[in-house]
Amino acid sequence: MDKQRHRAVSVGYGYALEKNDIAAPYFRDMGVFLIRGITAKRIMAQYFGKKTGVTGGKEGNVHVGDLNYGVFGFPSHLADNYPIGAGAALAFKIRGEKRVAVACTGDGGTSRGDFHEGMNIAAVRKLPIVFICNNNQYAYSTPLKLQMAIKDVAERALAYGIPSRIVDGNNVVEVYTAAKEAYEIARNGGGPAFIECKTMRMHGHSEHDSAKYVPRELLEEWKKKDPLLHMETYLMKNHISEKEELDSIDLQAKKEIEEAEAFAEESPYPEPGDVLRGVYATSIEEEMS
Ligand SMILES: Cc1ncc(C[n+]2csc(CCOP(=O)(O)OP(=O)(O)O)c2C)c(N)n1
Ligand SMILES: [Mg+2]
Repeated sequence: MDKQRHRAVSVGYGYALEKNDIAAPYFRDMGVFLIRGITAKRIMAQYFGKKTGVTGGKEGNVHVGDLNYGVFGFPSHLADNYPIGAGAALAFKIRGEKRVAVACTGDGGTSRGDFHEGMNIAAVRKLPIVFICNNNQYAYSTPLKLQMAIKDVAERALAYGIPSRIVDGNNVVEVYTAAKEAYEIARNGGGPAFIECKTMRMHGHSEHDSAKYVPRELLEEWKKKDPLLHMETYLMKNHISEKEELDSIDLQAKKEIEEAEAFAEESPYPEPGDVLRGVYATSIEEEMS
């Protein structure tokens, strides 16, 4: 099962988008990729560095996107997504298109200069963009209190004149509703919004990180707020789904992952020459040949 357990953020804001909108997700937002139609097979092949992966084998990580599906490639510079998303929103505004952009970063990303640049230009030009912050309490090993001297990340939006909201980042319905409302305001000329989604990183930064620096009691506390358990309870309590249906969805998801794994295993690695495809510049030798 997904150990990251803070997918409620990406699933919530991803589902609330319209088809022609555009997303600049960050590296924990695979939910957005799947919702936009980038398949589990392509994502798995990406991790395997295979030719069938999203970058055709150029990269074996999640710093990817596919504009055919309205997803910008994540550049890895943390809050860079904010100015990139703002650029897309500026284009929508100039062309008079009723589209919105959404950009996401982590709590740590909001301490960087690119966060400021993205927020500021969006506010000044009243751009149709919604900024999401996945506040999972840690930036690698740095806890929030060593990252900023304020209680809520949302306070940072005040400095730009951007309205903000704080939502339970483990409650997908809450994230969806807040995002949907903000998108509609932005789409209709009301300008940007900032949504802080409070959640918790339930394991290390990556597989190599044991996260010994995170107090166990904090993890125990957040375990009870697991977004999947929360959703299951919500669906059953409101008689939207029965247990059998949820179990069958779970099985279906496992099957999809197994199929994606097999697909990635069987896929070929890229050819050496593929390295020059899809890049802006080629070598002089390539130009001459
Ligand atoms: C400019 C830059 N510095 C460092 C890194 C390495 N790095 C990747 S993610 C990360 C921590 C990000 O923390 P946060 O924004 O809170 O996101 P989270 O990982 O908690 O979801 C760091 C230091 C990077 N990708 N880019
Ligand atoms: Mg974080």
